Amino acid sequence: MSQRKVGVLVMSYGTPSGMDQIEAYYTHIRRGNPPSAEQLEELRSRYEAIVGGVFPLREHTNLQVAALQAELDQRTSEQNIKYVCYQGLKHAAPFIEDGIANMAQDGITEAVGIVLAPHYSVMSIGGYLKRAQEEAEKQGITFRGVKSYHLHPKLVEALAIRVNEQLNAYEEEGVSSEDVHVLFSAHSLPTRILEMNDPYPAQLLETSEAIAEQCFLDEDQWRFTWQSAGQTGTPWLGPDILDTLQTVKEEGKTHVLSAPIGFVSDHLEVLYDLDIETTNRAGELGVSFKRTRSLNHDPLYIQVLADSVMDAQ
Ligand code: FEC
Repeated sequence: MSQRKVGVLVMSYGTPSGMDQIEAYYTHIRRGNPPSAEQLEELRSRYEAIVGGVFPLREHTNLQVAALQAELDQRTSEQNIKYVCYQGLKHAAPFIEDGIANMAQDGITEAVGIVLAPHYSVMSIGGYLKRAQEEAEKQGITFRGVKSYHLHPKLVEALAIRVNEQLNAYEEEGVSSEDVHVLFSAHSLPTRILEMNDPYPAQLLETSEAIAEQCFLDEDQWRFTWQSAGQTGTPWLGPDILDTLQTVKEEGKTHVLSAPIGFVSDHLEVLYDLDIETTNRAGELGVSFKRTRSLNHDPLYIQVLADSVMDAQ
């Protein structure tokens, strides 16, 4: 009997392949509109602050895809099915469309798509899946997309482990974990998603609540806040973490733990927006600030991805 071959399109945001590619990348994010010289310089300086010659998101995506392939191979070694992973990036090569075209070239006729981000919004995951679906139709591939996995027990467990780890680090410094305020965060989006009844804010709150419950956090020990809002001249969801820090300080809380649950890897929005910009603001306010480790290719996270892909069959 011939083996069933299923393509797995693993999708991620994408990052420039070098400093000279930042303009092309930014232009793609802006749907073909080149940034102004000032906007480009601002983004370049943020990459310069974190990069050191390597764009970390690319390496983490590569490692996640390799680990998922190994996990799927191990799970199906005795079965008559073979999953083959392909990368498809939103704003850099190999683009989502390239990933699907590569599958078609390899003779694949059925595929599952999953995004390296747990929460669904029509403006984020919805965009990835739409592009993949459209290209799959062109290539004659049957395509199913995983919309979200924000309450997968292993995801919640992996994130709760990371929160507890940093609460313990505070304890070791003599700060009671009860005195630490946890700020769960995710990438903001334009407020117009609220008019579309988009599930994104509710899913983020559900993940935050599930982690808080596992970590035995009281209600007044945590809150959800947004981060990394764009400057597009239209309103974005708030409050932003920089403003939330001020609020927390005014409430008399001086120890903060940042848990960016909307992201799974170390990249610009974590390494710059949190580790540099937000850390500096905390310093100015006299608030101590720690951040949970990113999931990257943690085996628990890879199991979440493998479960979601196999359940999508
Ligand atoms: O490390 C890296 O090189 C890439 C880091 C990166 C990730 C990421 C994730 C998300 N974004 C989401 C939404 C938007 C919307 C706009 C937007 C703009 C940018 C810009 C950069 C950027 N994003 Fe991003 N995002 C990352 C990087 N993002 C750079 C352009 C400069 C700036 O605004 O800072 C606005 C687009 C527009 O102008 O119309 C909207 C969402 C996520 C999380 C889900 C996902 O990973 O897909 C939502 C990582």
